[in-house]
Amino acid sequence: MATIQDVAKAVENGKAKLIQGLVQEALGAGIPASDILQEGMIGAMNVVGAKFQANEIFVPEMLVAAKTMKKGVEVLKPHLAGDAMGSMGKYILGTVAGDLHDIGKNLVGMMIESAGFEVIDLGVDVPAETFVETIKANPDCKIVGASALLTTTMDSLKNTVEVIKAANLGVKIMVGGAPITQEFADQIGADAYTPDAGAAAVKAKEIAESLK
Ligand code: B1M
Repeated sequence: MATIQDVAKAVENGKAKLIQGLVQEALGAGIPASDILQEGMIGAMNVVGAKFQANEIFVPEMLVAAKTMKKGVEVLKPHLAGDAMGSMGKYILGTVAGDLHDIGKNLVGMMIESAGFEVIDLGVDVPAETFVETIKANPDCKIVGASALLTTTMDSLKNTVEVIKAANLGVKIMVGGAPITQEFADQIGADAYTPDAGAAAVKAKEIAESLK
């Protein structure tokens, strides 16, 4: 039976072919999906990040670890997500221009979806103007989420918030990502900051309820 440590090691070492079996085994052993995600996979990505910073591994290894985590999350998804199917309205989501990180953004999308929203995922490296065009094309959408993972794309997040606000479309903007803080979110005029995907789903629901 696989343990959380087995899952973490597989992500760290980029064992993409083994990960789905290990996650299944860990679920079979009764380990909660949220623990496998948090302690196993997200913990492993932090180790990968630290090794990268210490020049022990390089971008290709980070990519393989990311691919492995994505495959593992596919198995976890039905165990983490509910099936409320869009009853809370639409939610536009993307990683800001210049930033290619999407694992955290995808987790946010998954949790938001499970909270009952229909998620319109714009992907990564999304120009601020694309957010605006998509909001205009979906006038019933009242909440937008933007993710940034690099200190160098914090400015891009600021620009995204500014451009959306300037378009005056009446949407609430949620922001998040590893370098983002409540203080920064306040500085750039975002409507909400949450540190993780679970909190993002709770906040999105709260905002949607307040707009009713
Ligand atoms: Co990148 N990378 N990376 N990387 N990478 C980091 C972020 C880094 C911290 C690693 C390090 O040096 N320790 C570092 C940033 C340093 C900094 O800015 N201070 C870094 C760097 C430097 C880079 C490159 C510049 C490397 C290079 O090319 N020399 C480059 C930049 C490319 C670009 O974006 N333009 C790069 C590239 C890559 C890969 C493409 C190889 C790959 C990404 C693959 C992919 O995403 N498809 C990658 C990876 C995998 C990482 C690490 C190892 C893992 C990221 C991750 O997926 N974490 C990362 C180190 C780390 O995070 N410890 C690192 C797991 C994920 C679940 O967490 O995304 O933080 P996270 O999401 C969290 C919260 O932040 C929050 O919820 C999630 C959890 O519940 N959240 C939100 C996220 N978005 C939210 C939105 C919300 C609310 C909450 O509301 C809307």
